Amino acid sequence: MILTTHPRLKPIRDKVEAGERLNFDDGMLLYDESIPLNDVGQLANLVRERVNGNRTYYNINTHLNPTNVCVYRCNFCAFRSDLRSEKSYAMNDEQILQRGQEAVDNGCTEMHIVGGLHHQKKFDWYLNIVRILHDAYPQIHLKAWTGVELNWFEFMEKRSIADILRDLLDVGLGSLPGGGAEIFHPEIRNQICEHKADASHWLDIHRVAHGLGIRSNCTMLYGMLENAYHRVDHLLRLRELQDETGGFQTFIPLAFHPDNTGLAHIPKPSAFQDLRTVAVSRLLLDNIAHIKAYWIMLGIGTAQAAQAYGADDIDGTVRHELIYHDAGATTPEILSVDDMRRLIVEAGREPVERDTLYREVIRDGSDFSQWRIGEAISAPLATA
Ligand code: V47
Repeated sequence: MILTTHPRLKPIRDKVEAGERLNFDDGMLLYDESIPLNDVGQLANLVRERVNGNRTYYNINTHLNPTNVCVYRCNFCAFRSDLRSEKSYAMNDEQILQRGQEAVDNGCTEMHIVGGLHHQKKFDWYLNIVRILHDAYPQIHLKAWTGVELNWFEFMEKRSIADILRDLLDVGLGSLPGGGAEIFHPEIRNQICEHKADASHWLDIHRVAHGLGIRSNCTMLYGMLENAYHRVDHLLRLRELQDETGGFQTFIPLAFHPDNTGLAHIPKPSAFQDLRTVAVSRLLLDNIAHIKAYWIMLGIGTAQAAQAYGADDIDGTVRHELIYHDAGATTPEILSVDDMRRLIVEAGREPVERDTLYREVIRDGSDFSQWRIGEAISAPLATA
């Protein structure tokens, strides 16, 4: 492929072609709007194809948000509720198990579990959710509780994060989702979620998890009050931890959705900003194998386009998503497997169903509740 390269991008192109690591200033230049998006995208695509070939990964998954009651008041969140509000809820065991059965019936391999920090629920309540689901449906991988929830459990229990994680592992925890990272830089973090685990806590929780053999994901919430400096800083802090542990599987850039939030006056990032962030992430995070374009949040069209700007994953078929839909997402609540595969093929990529740990999922028959795990998907990384 012949690349078009803006003259100022030439040194970065040379580094990318040589498989060399990019630095902070490179990140700032990639975010500079005078550099055409397509030039950045082409470089990101080069890395994407080097690492993941022509494949685009998806999974069959469901979400479970057991409660929306939350002690925190992050101003970007439309999902949280006060206990006394009409919209508040906390699910009981029967409702939770029904979701497990529905997941199995629909061939899900993963349940993504996150929720609010309910001040009247103890750690046991959260632990029990993992336990009852795993006992009843052991075939479903439970990707549960963000670093922020884990930090809350640590605070409630007055025990170490390693102990908390061991308890969760004992009852069936599979891995950690990437939420709660928001923007690490305190200039922004203190304005959007001042009470939440700070950057070093969030990173330390993932460090401990990786040390216990638990894989996790990582995210960045962008398009609010931050600028390119804060985003590059965020990405490089993730890269630094990944150098140390290698435990992150995928990075998910999360575009801010303003509706019904305390930042409703801020416009939603444009598709151009979304694609640039996907591309810059692919280029800076040379040690994270996968970049996920979460279709629920980006919209289907942008998530498809992102497959040519560095992303190699599109998330799952999804059901029961609340966090983005409460904040104004206009995407459907679910995609069928046929639609998912068609959208990936339309984007010029080969659809590959994966499980949460990036192993290929093999379905031999037409019965969707039957599947088995195939080979691990290996991705050659610059730093490997
Ligand atoms: O932590 C909340 C973000 C995250 C809004 O690990 C918002 O595979 C934009 O982490 N606008 C939860 N973003 C979602 C998340 C996630 C999603 C998909 C896959 C994975 C994974 C993780 O969503 C929160 C916060 O950063 N968020 N409200 C909002 N209004």
